[in-house]
Amino acid sequence: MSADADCLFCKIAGGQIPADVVRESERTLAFRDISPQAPTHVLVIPREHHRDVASLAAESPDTLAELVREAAAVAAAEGIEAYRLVFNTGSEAGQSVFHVHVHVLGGRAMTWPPG
Ligand code: DGP
Repeated sequence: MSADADCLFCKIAGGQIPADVVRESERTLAFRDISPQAPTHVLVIPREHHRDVASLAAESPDTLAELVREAAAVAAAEGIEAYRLVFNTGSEAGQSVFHVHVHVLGGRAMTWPPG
């Protein structure tokens, strides 16, 4: 699906809602999370609308690979060697925006297991 008129991240990708963009590629956009949980907390999204990472993997695996490459590039640009990539998938797992996004978290020690 190319865009969903009711989707917050489609509106960010389309420039209708502002965001602190740190990186762009042909198929992806990276911007700072509005509620950062670590010194670096960036979201990387595909420009096209896909509900979650499983849908993206099934519908556009090349874009998923680009999303992960871009996430690594964000970490490198932020100067962080160790970082966590998170795809919350489903509301019980903490997904609140149903346009796939990978959280790039870093700049502090991480604990395990996540809550
Ligand atoms: P998740 O809970 O995994 O679906 O993550 C959604 C993230 O999106 C959450 O960490 C907060 C962030 N977020 C929500 N609304 C906005 C917004 O309008 N702008 C930005 N930059 N981030 C947002």
